[in-house]
Formats: sequence, structure tokens, C-alpha cells
Amino acid sequence: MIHLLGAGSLGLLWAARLARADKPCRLILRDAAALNAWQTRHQMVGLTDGAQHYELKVPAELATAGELIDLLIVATKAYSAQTALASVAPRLKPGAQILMLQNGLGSQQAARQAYPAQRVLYASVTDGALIASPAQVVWAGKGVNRIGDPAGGAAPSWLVDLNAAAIESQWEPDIEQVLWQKLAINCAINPFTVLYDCPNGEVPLHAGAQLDQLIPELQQLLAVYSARVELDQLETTIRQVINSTAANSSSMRQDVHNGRRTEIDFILGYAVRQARKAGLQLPTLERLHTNLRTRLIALGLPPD
Ligand code: KPL
Repeated sequence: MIHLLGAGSLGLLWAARLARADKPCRLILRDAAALNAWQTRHQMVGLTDGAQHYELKVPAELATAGELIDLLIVATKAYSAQTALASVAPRLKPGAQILMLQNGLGSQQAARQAYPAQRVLYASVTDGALIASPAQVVWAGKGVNRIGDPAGGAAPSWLVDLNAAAIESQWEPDIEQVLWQKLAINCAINPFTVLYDCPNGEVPLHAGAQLDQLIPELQQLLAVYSARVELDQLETTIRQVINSTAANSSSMRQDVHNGRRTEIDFILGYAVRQARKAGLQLPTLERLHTNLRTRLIALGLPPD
């Protein structure tokens, strides 16, 4: 049995695909009101996958339900992950596996520290999903899940179940490196999309020299925490992501448009803190972080 924590777009996308493939899973909802609403909808979730639509039954429960948990998939926003995990902590079996799907970095390491008796795995997720109406999820962009254990070890057997449920998953021997690279890409795109309120493809146009100055700073950061990458290689990767997602609104811009808290603290905030810790001077990154915080405050959103 797979337990899924978080019923946002990603949580519902995972739950619906597991249910469609007849893989036993249960959704853990945050409070009695959410559970009531779920039951009123007869525990059904709608999945739009291309031209096809599915209505699927996904049982739900509260964090305080009795059954012990073997495998927990945490699909909350990064800033909610610790509180959500703590709510189910008494139900985690020793040796249980926890898979963290969060954006950015920081929430995954916090989970590893807090749950030493469990195996905490990290995932880099590139699927795109959106909630069209309550309990209706649209699989907007097909991506890949790269999953790994920062402590090493073999791939878990349930990877096969994920793939059988069209949750395309690959085992990643160096998941931290993958997540650091993704963090660098997010630092180079997401803040500009909020500051200039633009789709990803317009970032180079608006950011101009700031982007050119930022990329070598991100390269320095990666050299300390991940792996040495050549500057032109990093530049090419970032520009490829910008081009291949040109029409998209970044996750941060979507959050801002929806009046939701952003994951700034797990993207730019984490990068800035780690840079300072390593004694790196990265003025463009620092300025971008400050400017973004100022903009979020002006928009009435939390600056972290
Ligand atoms: O991951 C992304 C995000 O929006 O957070 C990018 C790569 C910027 C694609 O939109």
C-alpha cells in the first residue's frame, strides 16, 4: 500500500495514475473538512490525460488514521513538507520508505535528518499538472521522475509499480547532483519570470546582462556542492530549458498569479545560504533574491 501525503496537483496526479493502474494507494488529507469534501465527491478523482478522461476512486484518510505506513510519498509544497510529515510520523514503520517530491532543496535534507529510522529518497519531478476544478487534475506535461537515495543503496522494488502506472521513473545513483542542477536552472528562470511577469521564453529578453552574470555564479555554486560543469555547458542547458518551456509560466509565477506562497526559500534562499556557507561572493544571486523578496512583499505574499 502506498500512502500519499498532499492533495495538490502533483499528489492527485500520482494518486490518479496509481489508481488507474490498480495499485493500492491512499491519500492522506490535511483535516476533517478536506476529508468530508472528498467523501462528498465519493472519493473520486478525475484525471485528464491528453484526449482521455478517467474518473478514479482513491480512498482518503486523515493523518491520524491507524494503519502503519511502509511507503509514503510526500507531494506537498516544500514549505509544508515538515509539518505534513510530522503529522504522520507515529505511523511510519521503522525502515519505512519516504519519497520526497518537492521542488528546490532543503526540505529533503530536513526530512532525512528528522527520520533517521526510515529510508528517505529524493525525486526530481518534471511532470506538469494543474487542478482544473476540485479533485480534477490535468496532466499538462509528461515528464520523468529521477529517484535516488543520497545514502546510496539499491533501487526499491516499487519503482516497477510506478512505471507500470505510467509514472515514468528512473533510478538515479547521484540524486543530489540532479537536484542541484535543477536548482541552478530554477534560480536562472523562476525569479525573472516573477520580476518581469513573463513566460519562461522571455527571460533572456528581460533579464539581459543579469542572466549572463548569474550563470557563472551558479557555476561556482555547483562546483562546490555538485559537480564541476563547464560554463558554456551550463549556459546551453539553461537556454535549452528556457527554449523548450518557452510558453510555460514557471511554477513560481503560477504561485504568484494564484496568490499562493512561493517556494523562493527552497530555491533562491537555499542557494544564497549555501553560497554564504561556502564563503562564495555571488552578488547577482544575492541581488536577485533581495529583489524577489521585495516584489513578493509588495504583492502581499510571504517573502520566504
Ligand atoms: O521547473 C521549472 C519551474 O517552473 O519550476 C522550470 C524548469 C522553470 C520550467 O517551468
